[in-house]
Amino acid sequence: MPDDDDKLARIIEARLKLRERFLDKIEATPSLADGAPMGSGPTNRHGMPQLPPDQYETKKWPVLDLGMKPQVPTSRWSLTVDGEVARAVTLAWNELLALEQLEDVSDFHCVTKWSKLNMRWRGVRLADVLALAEPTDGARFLMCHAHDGYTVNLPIEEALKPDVLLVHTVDGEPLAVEHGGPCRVITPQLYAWKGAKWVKRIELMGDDRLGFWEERGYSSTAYPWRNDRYS
Ligand SMILES: Nc1nc2c(c(=O)[nH]1)N[C@H]1C(S)=C(S)[C@@H](COP(=O)(O)O)O[C@H]1N2
Ligand SMILES: [Mo]
Repeated sequence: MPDDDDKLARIIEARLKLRERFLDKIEATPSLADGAPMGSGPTNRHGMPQLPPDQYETKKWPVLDLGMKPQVPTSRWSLTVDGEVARAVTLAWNELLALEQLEDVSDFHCVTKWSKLNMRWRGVRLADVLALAEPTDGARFLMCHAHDGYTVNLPIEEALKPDVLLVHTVDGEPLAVEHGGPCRVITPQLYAWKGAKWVKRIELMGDDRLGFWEERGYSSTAYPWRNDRYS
């Protein structure tokens, strides 16, 4: 339908503009600017060693969180993007599914040293959802808030990476509640704690604040190929 096509075109344009605004910062991030990334194994799809330093591969997918497993049915699900934005946006489940859906294969590196490789995700670019809300000129960071009270901060230039997704499906199955279903964030270029399970709100910020683990001594930048675990 032409209306839907218009909407899609507008989102793509807004995403490209946002990316353009942050391009210098994106290109200076360690995952793109690192001449000698640490780690071992064959090269991954981004030219990095498949296993960052001190990581080992696991085939299982462990569960790591604060212990609560909030049950959020899709009928009551929503995601709000607010703070340093021109227009705060709240998406319902059907509105999330109406955005462009992407499939992407990426790896998951937990700071407790396990890595799960080649996970096949389906979801929406975080960049698209941010673009919808039109971050103000002063916006530089974001805080993801989750239903279990978890928070995690990210610089916008990391949130705009193409494989940072809001995912609802993994390996063809709906994302299980214990892994953050119905919808979570993934940040393949950073340690996995940077991806909020059960995400409910994304707050754009002018100045950085620390999230749950960052307040407890973990690194704000969390870059696996530099063994960047603690601040
Ligand atoms: N809402 C929420 N998100 C969270 C966490 C949490 O406790 N609550 N834990 C983080 C940590 S420390 C990791 S390693 C990953 C683990 O994801 P998994 O349980 O799906 O393996 O989720 C991250 N996202
Ligand atoms: Mo973790």
